[in-house]
Amino acid sequence: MQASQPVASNAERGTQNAEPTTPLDVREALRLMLTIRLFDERALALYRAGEMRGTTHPYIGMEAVGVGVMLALRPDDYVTSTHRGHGHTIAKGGDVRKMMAELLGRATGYSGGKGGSMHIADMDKHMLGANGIVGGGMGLATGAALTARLQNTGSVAICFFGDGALEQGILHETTNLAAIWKLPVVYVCENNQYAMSARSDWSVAGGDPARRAAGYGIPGLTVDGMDLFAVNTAASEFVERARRGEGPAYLVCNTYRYHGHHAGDPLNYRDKEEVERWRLQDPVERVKSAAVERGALSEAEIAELEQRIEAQIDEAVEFAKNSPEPSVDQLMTDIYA
Ligand SMILES: Cc1ncc(C[n+]2csc(CCOP(=O)(O)OP(=O)(O)O)c2C)c(N)n1
Ligand SMILES: [Mg+2]
Repeated sequence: MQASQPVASNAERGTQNAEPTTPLDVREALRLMLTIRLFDERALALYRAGEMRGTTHPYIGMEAVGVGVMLALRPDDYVTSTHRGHGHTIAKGGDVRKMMAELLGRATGYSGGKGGSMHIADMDKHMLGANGIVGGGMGLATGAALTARLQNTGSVAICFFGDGALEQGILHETTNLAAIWKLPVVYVCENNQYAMSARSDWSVAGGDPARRAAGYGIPGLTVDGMDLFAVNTAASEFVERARRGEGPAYLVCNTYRYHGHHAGDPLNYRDKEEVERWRLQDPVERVKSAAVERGALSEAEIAELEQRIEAQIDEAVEFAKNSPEPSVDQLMTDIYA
């Protein structure tokens, strides 16, 4: 991402954002989206430079989903994430220094440097964790919603999951339970069109996944997941509905991951034209245009914001690299046995 790029209008690009029906802070949304984009671009660069062990699953292209949903939440609402979890953590207010340190295997990281990219949780922020198990967050989010109900806190739980997880049995079990008990949980499907190399339109039965909601008697809606405003409007409605005690919902966000499944993916299963078509819908550029068009930010302020975030990420990398690796006496701690 180049900080000096001029901001094209949505009309010039041929895109249009939904009219928000919620009081969305566009400046804060753009800050979070840019932080996610620049963080994951840096993570890819560190991987390619051989500075990261394991791998990383970039959220690049999907920023409108995580941020659009998160800006519909209260701080005490719960979130469960996926293997592609950096965006969710940043949007929920996570610490980029601790996340970068975890990616680089340092003792100052979220999991003491022993977990890496897919083991990032922030309990203080009610971010219940990334998860290497496809569909693994569904039971946790539904359990968090049950906790909120029993403790009468008014919190709602959000369960992010990929289109690949639509094939997991636990989705049926948790939705059924949440529906009959009217639990405050919103299941957010990030349909980025692929589960590894499998296209969702030929691996997921039944067409639009939101239609499955009817089978449980709960609302289901599919939105343009490249449009922050559309995601935020739909998420706000479902979250407030759940908070009122009216039960769960399915929100399906159609989106795209620009990069491979993980940093080392050879990407030999899709053509470049498809990627270019989706990039025309870029969620970050659309919010930049909206910010300028609404007078929330000038082009100069956007450029300055990008520079500030780049500096924040430089600082996070410095912090990580200057942190020690976990020591040998940490080898047998934090083990569940
Ligand atoms: C239960 C389980 N089955 C298979 C895998 C291997 N696996 C890891 S990611 C992935 C694809 C997930 O696709 P999707 O849910 O669409 O998420 P995306 O990667 O597109 O964000 C698979 C099959 C796994 N981690 N867990
Ligand atoms: Mg997917």
